[in-house]
Amino acid sequence: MVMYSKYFLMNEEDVKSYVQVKIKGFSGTLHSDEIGDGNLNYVFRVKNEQGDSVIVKQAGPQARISEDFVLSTDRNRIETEALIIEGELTPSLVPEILLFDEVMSCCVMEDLKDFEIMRKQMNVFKTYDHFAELISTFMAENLIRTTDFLLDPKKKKEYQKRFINPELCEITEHLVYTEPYIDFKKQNILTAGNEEWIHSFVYKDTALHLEVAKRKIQFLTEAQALLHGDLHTGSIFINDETLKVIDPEFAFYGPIGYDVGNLIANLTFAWARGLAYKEDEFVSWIEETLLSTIQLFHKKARNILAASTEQFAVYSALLDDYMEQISRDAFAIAGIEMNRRIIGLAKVTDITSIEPIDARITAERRCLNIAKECILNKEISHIQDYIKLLQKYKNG
Ligand code: SR1
Ligand code: MG
Repeated sequence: MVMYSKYFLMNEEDVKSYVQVKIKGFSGTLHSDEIGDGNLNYVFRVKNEQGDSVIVKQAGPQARISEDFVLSTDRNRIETEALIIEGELTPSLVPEILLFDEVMSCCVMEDLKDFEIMRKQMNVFKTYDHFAELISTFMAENLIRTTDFLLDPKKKKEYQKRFINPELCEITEHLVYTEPYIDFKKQNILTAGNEEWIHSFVYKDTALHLEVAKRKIQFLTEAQALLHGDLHTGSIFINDETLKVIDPEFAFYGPIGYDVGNLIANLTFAWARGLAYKEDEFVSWIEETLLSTIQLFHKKARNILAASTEQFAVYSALLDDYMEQISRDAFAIAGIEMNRRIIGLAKVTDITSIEPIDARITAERRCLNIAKECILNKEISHIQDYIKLLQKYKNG
């Protein structure tokens, strides 16, 4: 019998035996499928004869997207520990962890079989009226409650230590903040027909590079809150009643605007897709959802901050200033996320599956225009400014 005392990368057969040994109620004949479609890890659904199922997620020594990314399997510990903390702060909004195995770098969790990945559903223009309420709660609770304002100072430092995430942060430092602008590892993939435009609009714009460089320094140095670190619509499972946020393997202490900005950017990709297919109702839903998500996030975040025991939190001007900075950060970072998803290696299907190619190019340019204004124009600091910006590029 395998004792699982030494790490190895499991296949579908191995995972069945693993679950038989480790999980109560899964002792009979099991069925296992590898269902992962992310860039990094292996995800298995294991079913028993009664139809019950669990998910096993294992980190391999390399990223799935490219063998050039050799990564510590410790990312599975980071993901599991982040899910446990998020589960304490927002229990209904993350999957339940059933087991974490440090040796095998895998965790077993609740199977969200009644949910769909939000990006896939938005690709066919499905809308969710509860999204803004729930995702704003997820962000406000998890971000604000892990800041210096709400956490015991020693606990905050302990969290910072546990979530030093050098390798996955390095992916972000390169893939998000550097490569889209200077293509230093030659990993960027430009859409055929859009190369020249991107060369002059992005590669040659040194003012843009400078602003992004400042934002990169912020990402490297500002330990504001425990971030999800990859809060895009592919990290959200959703159904008509609720949602669950998954995949926090990029979790680390960073600027709050990073998570908020990622969400804004990824909703904007869905918006650009909606425009490409002339789905007017869907486009309006995205605009309304952006507005209410960000407004609700600010309202909830401010309410949580009001309970801070930090002595200087009595100054409401301090809290206002803090929230203003988060707001401006989010739009600049949204621009950076839009650029990297269009220019860089890790693309999004909202845009890549737009046909014909001319419509995809239009969608890409629309997003890159919005992105540049978000990064360079410091006046874009509130969600109303952003919605106006979307209107500006709607017909262009
Ligand atoms: C090599 S990993 C590429 C991307 O996939 C993840 O979802 C993150 O967004 C990362 O940047
Ligand atoms: Mg992921």
